Parts: sequence; C-alpha cells; structure tokens
Amino acid sequence: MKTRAAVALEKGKPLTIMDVELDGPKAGEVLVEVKATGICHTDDFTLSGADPEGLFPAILGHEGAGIVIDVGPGVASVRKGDHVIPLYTPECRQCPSCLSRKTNLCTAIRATQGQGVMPDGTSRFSLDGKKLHHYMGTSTFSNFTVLPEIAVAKVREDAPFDKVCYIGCGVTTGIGAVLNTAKVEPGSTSVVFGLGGIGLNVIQGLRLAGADMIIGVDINAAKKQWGERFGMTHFVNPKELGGDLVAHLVNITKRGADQIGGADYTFDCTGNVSVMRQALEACHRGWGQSIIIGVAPAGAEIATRPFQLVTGRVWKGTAFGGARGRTDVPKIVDWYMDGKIDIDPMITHTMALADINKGFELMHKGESIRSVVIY
Ligand code: NAD
Ligand code: AHE
Ligand code: ZN
Repeated sequence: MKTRAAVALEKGKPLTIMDVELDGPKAGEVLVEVKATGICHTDDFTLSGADPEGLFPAILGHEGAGIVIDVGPGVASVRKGDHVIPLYTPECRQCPSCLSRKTNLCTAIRATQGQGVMPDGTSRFSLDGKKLHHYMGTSTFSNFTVLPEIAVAKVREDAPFDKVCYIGCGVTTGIGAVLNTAKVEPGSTSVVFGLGGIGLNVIQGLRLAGADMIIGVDINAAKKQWGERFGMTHFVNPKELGGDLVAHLVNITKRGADQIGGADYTFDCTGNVSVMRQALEACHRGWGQSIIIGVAPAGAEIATRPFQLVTGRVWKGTAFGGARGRTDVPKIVDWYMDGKIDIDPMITHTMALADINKGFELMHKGESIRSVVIY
C-alpha cells in the first residue's frame, strides 16, 4: 500500500513529505493507522546527525497513537480496531531483561530496531524500490506504520489520539523518571534542569510524588511560568544568577538542622553533559540521586570527581521513564482521562503532516513545549 510520510532523506535537512510504499504486517506484526504524533527532541537529535545510531533515509517519529488496521499471522494480544500507542521500548515479557523485573529495557528486538529494520531483518518501507529505514521501531511520521505486536500498548477507545500520543514518550518519560527510576518520597527536595517537554513532566511527576521543594533550572526565562503551572516551587535562570549555580542550589536546599544542603533528587532534561555534572554535584552528600534523562551527542562524555560518588551521590539514567509499556502506558492514559495528570496545556502547537518541519522550527526557537501532527 501507499502511505503519506515525512521522510528524513539525509541528516541535517528538513523532512520531505511524500508517498512511500508500505508492505503489510508479517507474522507477529501489526499495521497501525497513526492518528497523531508528537515531535520529540530525540527526533531532532537523530535528524541533526548527532545520534550514533542514526540511519538515513528513514522515517522518524516515536510518539504516536492510532488504530490497528490489520494484523499478521499469530498476533494474539491486539486485533483490528484496537486503539494503540506504539512503544519504542517494547515489552515481550519473555526475554531475560523483562523477566529480571530489574529493568524496562526489553532486549527481544533491540538489535534489529537499532538497525532500522523489523525483527526479521527487513524493512516494510520503501521508495522507488529502495529500502527506507524504520526508526526506534515506530516510525510515526508516516500515516500508516508496521510494528511488532510486542511494541504496541492497547489503550482505551475514549482517549483522544491528539493528546495521548504524548504518553508514547514525553509524559511517560518524565513522570516515570520520578516514580519508577528515582522513586521519590513525599517531602523530598528536587531540582529539574531543562523545562521542556520532558522537564515539565518531571515536575508534574514530582508534584504527584509529594515533593516539597521543586526547583526548576532553565536558561530560557519564559520557562518560569511554565514550571509554576505544573508544580515548580522555585526557579533559577543560570544566565541571571551571577554566581556558581551548584553552590546556589546547595545553599537553597539547606533545611532545618541539616545545613549540608543539596537536593535529594535531581534530573537532567537537557542532554548537555556540563549540565549533567551540575545536576550530580547539586545532590545531597550521602544519599542524593541524579537521574540522567537527556540524550547526548555521539562522542560526548560525562565527568565529575570520583569524590562526588565516594561521598554517596548516585548517578542513574532512565529510558522511557523505566516504564513497561504494555503494562504501564494504559494506566497512564487512565491517569490522564481521570484528571490526575495534565497533558493538554503542554501541547502548544498542532499541525498537518505537510507542516511538520514547522514543528521542528518551533522547537529550535524554544517557542513550543510539544508540537503534535494530526493526520
Ligand atoms: P526541549 O528542547 O523541549 O527542552 C530542553 C530544555 O532545556 C529547554 O527548555 C532549554 O531551554 C533547556 N536548556 C538547554 N540548555 C540548558 C542549560 N544549559 N541549562 C538549563 N536548561 C537548559 O527538549 P525535551 O523534549 O524536553 O527533551 C529533553 C532531553 O530529553 C533531550 O535530550 C531528549 O532527547 C531527551 N529525551 C530522553 C528520553 C529518555 O527516555 N531518556 C525521552 C525523551 C527525551
Ligand atoms: N541512539 C542513541 C540513544 C538514544 C536514546 O538513548 N534513546 C532513548 C529514548 S529517547 C526517547 O526520546 C532510549 O530508549 N534509550 C535506550 C535504548 O535502548 O536506546 C545513542 O546515543 O546511540
Ligand atoms: Zn522522545
């Protein structure tokens, strides 16, 4: 069949909107009509050429929602008509990683996913007879896409596609980093670096967890109002501080008899390795945990004095907020439908697929929180 898609023909260039060929689902796969997709900073990271796993030409996009149109042989967990959210972190429930109960990083199909192909080693997408790569196993910048059955979460049918698509990455990543990875306790002090589409969801996760002090750090002054809307209690703009950021954060997190200072939990939502160091060093001696969410370019490395870790600070990372997609995503959709979490205000822009490059421009200018393409 033909499907309309935004194709990344080469790195660093805008996407090209065109009709491409899509083969139907093979065994264990499903064909999904994508109804809406968010544009995440990670799509931009890969398109820019900074992603060591980036492949071109490819169909990017990993934050979608849609309807199952067809299923291949052997598919048992979903059927035609089901509403689903594609999962770039699948959940097979059988691999050693899934069975470990220690990680959400299912390894059943990670190798082929990174090679831009389906688990059988071939692509369903082509253009003029030449292969187009899948991306993150999802390729939601195509009106129709094929996914492995283990890479879709079935969700309730009354949930609006143009909002719950954001649960396919940003919402789950931010809230999950707080609840699943950090396991933040009520009364905690916290610092969130980078108040974009991920950081604001970390903030709403911290509010859900009952954190007392939620400090937001961003070099864009406009983010103060955004953070406050979701539960931020203090804002620091490093550009306006005029002093050492880490020392300032340690100072303002001193509480009562504990005059050592430093946050119980910090989160990097920038992808900048210098910020990651600040986030680690702004943690409390003895127990502070810093969670890396941001994705850094090929060749970038993190550094700190080992003394920071010797004295009890913990550096952790998280992908998809530690969420097990088929199990956790339907629950997060319920939280949204029940009014427990906000999504609507963060979707600042919507557009047709033909205008998807405008969504990337808004992100570059820092004018959007999330842009969503509606098919
Ligand atoms: P975004 O562009 O919407 O937000 C980034 C924010 O960081 C902006 O508000 C920007 O002003 C701020 N910022 C930039 N440099 C800063 C600095 N030096 N100090 C303080 N603030 C600074 O991006 P996003 O969609 O929120 O994504 C954030 C990061 O998370 C990206 O690296 C993205 O690739 C990554 N990400 C990771 C996962 C995961 O599973 N680990 C999932 C989604 C996104
Ligand atoms: N390919 C990159 C890494 C990109 C990355 O870390 N992706 C996150 C999701 S970001 C979503 O917006 C992820 O899921 N990581 C775990 C995994 O298995 O990829 C690189 O640096 O090579
Ligand atoms: Zn993402």
